[in-house]
Amino acid sequence: MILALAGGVGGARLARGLAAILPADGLTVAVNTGDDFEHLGLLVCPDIDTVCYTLAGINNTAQGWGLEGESWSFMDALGKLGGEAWFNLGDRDLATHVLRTAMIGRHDLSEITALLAARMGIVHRIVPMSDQRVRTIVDTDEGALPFQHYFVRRRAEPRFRGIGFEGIDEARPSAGLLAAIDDPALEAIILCPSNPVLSITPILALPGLRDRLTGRKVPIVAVSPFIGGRAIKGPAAKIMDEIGIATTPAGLAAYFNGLLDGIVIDRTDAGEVAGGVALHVTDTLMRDIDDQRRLAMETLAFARSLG
Ligand code: FO1
Repeated sequence: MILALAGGVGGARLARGLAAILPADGLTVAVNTGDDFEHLGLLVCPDIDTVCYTLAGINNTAQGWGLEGESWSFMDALGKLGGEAWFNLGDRDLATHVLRTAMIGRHDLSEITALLAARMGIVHRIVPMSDQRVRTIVDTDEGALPFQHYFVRRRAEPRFRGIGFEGIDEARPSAGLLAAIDDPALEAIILCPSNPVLSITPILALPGLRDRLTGRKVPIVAVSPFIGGRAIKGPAAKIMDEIGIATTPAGLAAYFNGLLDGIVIDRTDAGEVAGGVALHVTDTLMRDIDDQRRLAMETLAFARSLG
């Protein structure tokens, strides 16, 4: 059984590749919830929705997030009424947020996620990192910004100074995440190519989680989100530069500070070294499901070789 840690777009793509090659009980995807926020009275969980839509094959593949073939009547009407229009909620996507918000009083996020994923035809386990509320706050040269204000409203332009996770001390890993870690059949933990700082760090910041991951003594392998030092999508490289960490395999290994047994890197970075961390060189750009499946197969084979 494989446990994958994922955030938004990049992570979701590899998660889809893993889902394509693993049986229903062979994969648990634990998703970052630090990006979640209350918006217009709705509980919006971007990374959970991006992972679910991507595994269901209904995501807007060019954009990464949101749904394919979306319409925007709600946003058009909202704008005309002078509502907050900086965060785009498509008409179909809106149904997810409305339904989740209607259920969150009586059901926890894990239950809602399992229900929505099943209704989208997903057979693998998708679990939030926690059922308690965690909110990523980005400290910038414009002050402390709630995640979506930094990432979407300000387009990640402010200089990144640091990151904090409101509620993290009271948050526990979700039951589904703990079950995956404790599963006797667990053979490897994969850190999907999401933003190391914005998407993976909130998961690792859950009290006691890092020790639980390393305590299983199974290989922990990251797929680098960088190719030739640049992020495939989003501000990951900009942020690493702003906190002074190299976007090289060695920089990634150093950032995760001893957690990783291996890193999957792109051919562009062949020849790089990362201290004692094993490297597997391949094509890491995922253009389509075939790339996603191939990268997933290679990552699993590499992780198993470290076992
Ligand atoms: N990202 C944007 O850059 N602009 C948006 O308007 C936007 C809306 C949005 C709505 C639903 C959703 O699930 C994701 C959305 N995202 C948008 C992406 C989102 O901000 C990021 O994917 C994650 O928070 C970070 O990975």
